[in-house]
Order: sequence, then C-alpha cells, then structure tokens
Amino acid sequence: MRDTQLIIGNKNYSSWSLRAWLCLKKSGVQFEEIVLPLDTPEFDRLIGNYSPTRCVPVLCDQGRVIWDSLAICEYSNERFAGGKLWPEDSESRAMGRSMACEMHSGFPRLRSKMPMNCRALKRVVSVDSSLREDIDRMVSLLESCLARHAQQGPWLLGQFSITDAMFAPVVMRIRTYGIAVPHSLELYCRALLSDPDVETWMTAARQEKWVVAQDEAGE
Ligand SMILES: N[C@@H](CCC(=O)N[C@@H](CS)C(=O)NCC(=O)O)C(=O)O
Repeated sequence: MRDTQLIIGNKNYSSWSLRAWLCLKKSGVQFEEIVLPLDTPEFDRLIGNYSPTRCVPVLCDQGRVIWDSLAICEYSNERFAGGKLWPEDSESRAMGRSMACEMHSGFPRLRSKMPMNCRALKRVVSVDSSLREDIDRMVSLLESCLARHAQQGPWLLGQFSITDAMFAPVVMRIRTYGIAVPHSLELYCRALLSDPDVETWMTAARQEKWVVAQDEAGE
C-alpha cells in the first residue's frame, strides 16, 4: 500500500475525481488509486472509511486527509509539483484561479443536464435558455483565455495548470453532447483529449461496466 492514496468514483462519470486525479498525475507523484463505484452499496459501505464528506475525490497522504477536488489540486501543486501547476505570471494566475473557482461553484445547468459521461458519444439533450446561458458562458470564457495565452502554449494558461484540470470534464461534455465550439476551442479540446494522462483515464472509463442511470442523459 502506498503512502499516497486517491479515492475516486467511476472514471466514466466522476468529473470531480478526474480533476484531482489529473493534477496528481501532472505533479508526477506515484499514488495508489482506489475506485469506489458511485451509487452502489459498496460506495455507501466504504466511503466513510476515507472521506469526512462521504464524497469523492479524497486524498489520503501520509496520514493527512484532503477532501474536495480543488483542495486536492492545490495540495498536489504545493506538495508534489513545486508550484508548477500555476503559472508564474500573477495576472494569468489570478485569471486561472477565478476560472477554477467559477467551475467549482458555477455552471449548475451544464453540470446537471449534461453529466460527464466519457464513453458516450452523439448524445442529444434539449438545450433550454438556462442551459444555453451556461454553454455560452463556458465557450466565451475558454475562448478568451486561450486567445490571451496562445503564445505561451496550448493549455488554457499556456502551460498545463489547475485550470485545465478543472475544465477537463467540460471538454468531455463538449465531445459527448456534440456542443459546437469555435475553432480555437475545438483545437484545445483535441489537444486535451490526446494528452496521454487523459487518454489513460478515458481508456479505463471505457472498460468500466458500471452504469449510473441518472448520469445517462440524452438520446
Ligand atoms: N465539491 C466536491 C463535490 C464532490 C462530489 O459531489 N462528488 C460526487 C462524485 S463526482 C460524490 O462523491 N457523490 C457521491 C455522493 O454524494 O454520495 C468536490 O469538488 O470534490
């Protein structure tokens, strides 16, 4: 058993788990992964052994318990990545932090009506005006961030950052639900989906057999 364990939900559906997992991967630390399938008696039986909130993700690192995705991303940055998961430029960092926090607390319609579902494709959900508002906000936010950092690299803030991890599940949704996006954002989606760590996650998600009925949205 490793000293560092990340407890996550199903890779196919658990968007909060993906965010924390990706930051840990990018920080280079070796960690043990424990998958507790969401919405199962097993999850209910075991989650209390790890998580004070009974939610995933939760990180157990040398006796410390760190819960909540954004806290795990920040902890990974400080403890394992030497601060490299935020850019040096304070303006970019401020923008990235605002975006990460907006993702963490916002986009309620996008999250509930278009749940992350990595293995699904060509799903159609009806887009009402409130969902459209979330989609439009997400597209304009990502597009302007990419335009601002285009000279520094392919990620949202140039180099990979916590902001990319927070928005990775949004890219999954763009793909699953066929959301039309501008060219620069389309290129970003392709780059993120072909990242080796993201591919590893996707491959594992496709192999899972669990189905969470309420997260199977769309026709
Ligand atoms: N704010 C939390 C949300 C975590 C969350 O809602 N996790 C879901 C899975 S993606 C969960 O554990 N659901 C199980 C439950 O609520 O019983 C975070 O950012 O980590």
